[in-house]
Amino acid sequence: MLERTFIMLKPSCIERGLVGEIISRLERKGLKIIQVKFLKMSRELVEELYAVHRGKPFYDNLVKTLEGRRVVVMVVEGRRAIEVVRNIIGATDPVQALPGTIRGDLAIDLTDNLIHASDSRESYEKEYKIFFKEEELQTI
Ligand code: 3AN
Repeated sequence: MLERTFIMLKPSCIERGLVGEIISRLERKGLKIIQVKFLKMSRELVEELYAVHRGKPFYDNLVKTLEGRRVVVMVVEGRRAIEVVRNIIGATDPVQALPGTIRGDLAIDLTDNLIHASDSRESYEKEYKIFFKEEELQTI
């Protein structure tokens, strides 16, 4: 049973030239890129994506690192893709993320931890709809 998940590469991936490296890691694992696009994050999009974190101490800082900046959003597919991608990206805090993971190898800052990925089926269902129309995700 194939599963899909939503991924966002944060602005620093573009600024540091890490987009190809990260997409390559996902592809080498065996995940299939269903759709990918660059876009500028509006305040509204940031607030929608991170609605669950509203009111938390790091929320304002999180919004600041994303608002008005370019990100890459994508949907990837594979066997147990949600769990696989969470394992590939590593722990939220890059200090704790294990070597071999994206955050473990390439990030050090907690807020700017390079990449976002859905953490459950429910999050995926909410998140991909913020950025993609259903017809953009059809592969046939
Ligand atoms: P993840 O991105 O691993 O799913 P979440 O969903 O708990 O982690 O947090 C969303 C984002 O909020 C993280 N990617 C990170 O940028 C930021 N964040 C989470 N926890 C903290 C924290 N304690 N301090 C600063 N920023 C945080």
